[in-house]
Amino acid sequence: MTKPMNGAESLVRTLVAGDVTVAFTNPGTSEMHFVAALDRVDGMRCVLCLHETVTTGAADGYYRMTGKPASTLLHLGPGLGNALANLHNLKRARSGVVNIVGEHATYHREFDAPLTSDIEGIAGTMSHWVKTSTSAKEVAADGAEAIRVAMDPPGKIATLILPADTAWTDGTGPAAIAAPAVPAKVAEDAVEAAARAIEAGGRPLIVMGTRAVREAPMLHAAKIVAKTGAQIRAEGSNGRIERGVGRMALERVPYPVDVALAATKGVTHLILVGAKAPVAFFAYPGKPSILYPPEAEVVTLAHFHEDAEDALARLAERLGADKAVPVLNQPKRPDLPKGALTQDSVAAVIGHLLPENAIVTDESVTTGRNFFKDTHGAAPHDWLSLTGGAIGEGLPLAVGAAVACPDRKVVALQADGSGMYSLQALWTMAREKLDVTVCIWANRAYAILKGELANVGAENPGRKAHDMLSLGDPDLDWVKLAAGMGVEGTRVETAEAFADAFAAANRRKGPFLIEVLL
Ligand SMILES: Cc1ncc(C[n+]2csc(CCOP(=O)(O)OP(=O)(O)O)c2C)c(N)n1
Repeated sequence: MTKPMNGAESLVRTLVAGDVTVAFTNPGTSEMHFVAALDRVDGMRCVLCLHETVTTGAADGYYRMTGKPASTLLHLGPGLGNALANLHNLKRARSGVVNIVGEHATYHREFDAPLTSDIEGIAGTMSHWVKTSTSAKEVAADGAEAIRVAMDPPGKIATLILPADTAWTDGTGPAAIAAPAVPAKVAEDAVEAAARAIEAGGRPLIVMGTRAVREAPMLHAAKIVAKTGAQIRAEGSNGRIERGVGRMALERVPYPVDVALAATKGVTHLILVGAKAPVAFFAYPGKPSILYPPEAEVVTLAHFHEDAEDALARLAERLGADKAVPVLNQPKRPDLPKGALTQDSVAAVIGHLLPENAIVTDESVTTGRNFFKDTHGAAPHDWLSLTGGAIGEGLPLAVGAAVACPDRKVVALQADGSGMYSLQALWTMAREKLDVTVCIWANRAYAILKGELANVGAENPGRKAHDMLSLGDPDLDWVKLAAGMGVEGTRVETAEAFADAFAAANRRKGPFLIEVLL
């Protein structure tokens, strides 16, 4: 007689049947049966991450590139707690994940063992759906429900909590998976309202986000712009923009409040396509919270979960723009710079040498302010930004994107301070032989916060404030940090050396780190 399948195995088989075929894991004792089940089931790639924040950041990168969820495997409340910052970013990217968290066996909880905590409480802050399985017989069905939720457009966080005895007790077979929902079509009223806003004779601004910033919907938007002269921008941060030659030169709503307000000055109508109306990251004394004129009329063409491509196509038709000739990027690369490494010269190197079909993960913070301008005319590529403002996602995102797209070069543009939150991702890149060129912007400071100190009106910062914003004394040595995790690297101090190192790193396969001393 064959041995019945335990709950853990029924769950893993359900995940694979539901096309959840990658797990970013950091397990502990309570997840050991899940780990063992991974060996008994073909079709699940397991990627070990050495800190939980890497697991959720990687799952986000994976979703952004594939449109399907990965699973995580986290160790009780504290493991989940470590994963929260990037779960937040994942949520803000409007990505999906099957977030699996181990728990004590149901009968062990009452003893209040050291790792006992309110896992549902912790999960609730960042999840769209939370469920603790109560028996091994339910685990597969709960897993199937978690997959359905995670795939719900545009993507959701489904946290499934697995008490250890539900994993090791006899379960059912794998559960049936519901067909994933497709993005809803927008109502005709929404198309009409957007058309009227554009035709009203004012200064309309179309704000694009979520799936609207992919090639096909952007083409419709570009035709609308060509026909009507409406302004257009992407949200300030975006999960994934398809950019480069043949696509539209879409700029983002700028981060600095004054620059953003200048960009939206005089706007009379905002038309939102998978986007939120822009707001400032923070409040600053004497400055507004919203980044557009308060009297502007806000019209939603498509919500995040709706079909932006269809909505824009219908809007283009309604406006008679469907035959308009869109303005798309022609090949144009900045000249290779010489001399000092500055924000401008590194932008030019990236713009000149970005490989075709690259996936850029961008956590450049202050160093990256010019990167869009210099890369509109680069070969076609995808650009993944930090969406939730919780720094420490750049390197994990690169892991997830590289696992998702093994045939594409991933270029991780990474500020040094933010990189230190999740540098363990380098080890996963080495172990999994992920094809990533990592550029570390080593300005050895929390540079953005120096500006913020002034922006919030804090006066006369002294020695202690200065020390809180400097990363010197001791200087970080990224080449050694990378070497310690199995990733080769080099340090560059001129634009020429950066260009040489970047080109060479992009020619090879596998991870390579360039510490760019700014
Ligand atoms: C999780 C989290 N912790 C802290 C912060 C606050 N914070 C924002 S930017 C920043 C420093 C960024 O420094 P770095 O990555 O080196 O970029 P730079 O400003 O030097 O360009 C900090 C600490 C944050 N946004 N998220």
